[in-house]
Amino acid sequence: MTLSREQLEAHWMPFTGNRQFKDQPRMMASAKGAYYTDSQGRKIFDALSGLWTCGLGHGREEITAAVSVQMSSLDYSPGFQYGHKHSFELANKVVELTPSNLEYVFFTGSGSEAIDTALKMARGYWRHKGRPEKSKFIGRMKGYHGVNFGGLGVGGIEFNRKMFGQSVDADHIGDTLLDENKFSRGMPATGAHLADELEQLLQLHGASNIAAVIVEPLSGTAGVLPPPVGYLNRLREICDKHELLLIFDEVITGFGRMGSMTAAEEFGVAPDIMTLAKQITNGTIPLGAVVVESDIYDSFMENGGPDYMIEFPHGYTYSAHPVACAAGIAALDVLVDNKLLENVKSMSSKFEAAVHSLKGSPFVTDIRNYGLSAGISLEHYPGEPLRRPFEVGLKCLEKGFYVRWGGDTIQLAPPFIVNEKQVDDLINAVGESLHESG
Ligand code: PXG
Ligand code: PLP
Repeated sequence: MTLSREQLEAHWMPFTGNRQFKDQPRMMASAKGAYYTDSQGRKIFDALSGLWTCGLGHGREEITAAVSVQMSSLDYSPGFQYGHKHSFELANKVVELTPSNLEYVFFTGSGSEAIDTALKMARGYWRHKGRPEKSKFIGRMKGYHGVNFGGLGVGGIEFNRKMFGQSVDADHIGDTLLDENKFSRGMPATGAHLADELEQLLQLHGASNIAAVIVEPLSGTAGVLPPPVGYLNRLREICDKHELLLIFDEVITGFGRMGSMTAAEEFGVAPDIMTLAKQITNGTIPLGAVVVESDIYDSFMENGGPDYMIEFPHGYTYSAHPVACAAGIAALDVLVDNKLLENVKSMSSKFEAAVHSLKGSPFVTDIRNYGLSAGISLEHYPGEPLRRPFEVGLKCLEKGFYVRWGGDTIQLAPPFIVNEKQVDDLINAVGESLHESG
């Protein structure tokens, strides 16, 4: 049944042009593998894996079965003061799959909640260490750390910030885009020196006032910005030298998209705190996680008071939700058991070559990629940076390809199960859409 315009009115949709959508709705009806079927029965290739969530493909029976069993055995269990075995099992898996220095997992309901949790942990940690003045955060321009107040403050996407005023006390280093690196394949060769901007901010604010530095190892939402060679290592060195916690926001990069389990592993730099979400359940049930070093966990335990006291006064009604944890266990098992990282790695070079073949297409000003992710920057309409990607995205949809538009970029992140023909078809569709656009 098609919904009328009136029936579409009540839902205030997230990150959507509500007026345009409600005039011309784009409705999905079902999904299997790498494809959606829309409300008109058209098959649509999922070139963003949902919202960077569904790398395993849709309709994974192992996950459906685990969720269904969990629903009928323990649909909800209080996360405060009580437990259930699945959260412990999932925490052990997450610890196993993330860098070896990260040993404790706190569950949240989303990426945004994971970020705010991580920021609170960082401030609490320094208070426990007797250094309460270490409370400011450093983020990065173009960074996306979700939409809650903490993440908003450390985030660096102007459009997401300007409507809401200031939240947490934060400053930002510059982004990693350099003209000389345009059309780089994978990690740009130059730009490690950009991390030195952190030293300048430390001079300005005093390292003794700063709790943590937070970056996405590869910026996703900004349009896929892989780190320049040596950049993350340099950030790590500066954080160590000045006693700052380093937080990697791996909500997009965690669990496979880079070709390794985490970007930290892929790029060989370990953070003190890592945030995860999205791919942890293959997008099926909302779940986020914060993984930390034992030094951080221990600081809360050692300062927790008598053992009936709560060491970290923080948590969400849905923290460690049993159905979400069951989905997480099943999703990570599918990822590992089917050796899907191997497919990500082997398809990455094919994907890289294909996406860079768009160089020279109309309006393309830069192309960046890593693993199974790519960002294509487009020349602005005068005064309207957001318009062209929107138009190109809709043209792709007409051709049966769901791509993401955001800022002045088109973003691609096909599922880990993608094959060569699907990559070719996708890039052809994007190329044709560029040629057809105004
Ligand atoms: N950190 C990062 C690095 C993210 O990419 C979040 C935090 C917030 O997660 P939640 O679960 O609260 O949305 C994200 C989410 C896009 C896109 O197309 C990116 C996100 C969400 C939706 C769309 O770039 N990133
Ligand atoms: N607001 C009220 C009135 C609440 O009672 C609660 C949780 O108990 C919240 C907000 C927070 O909700 P959540 O735990 O789902 O983040």
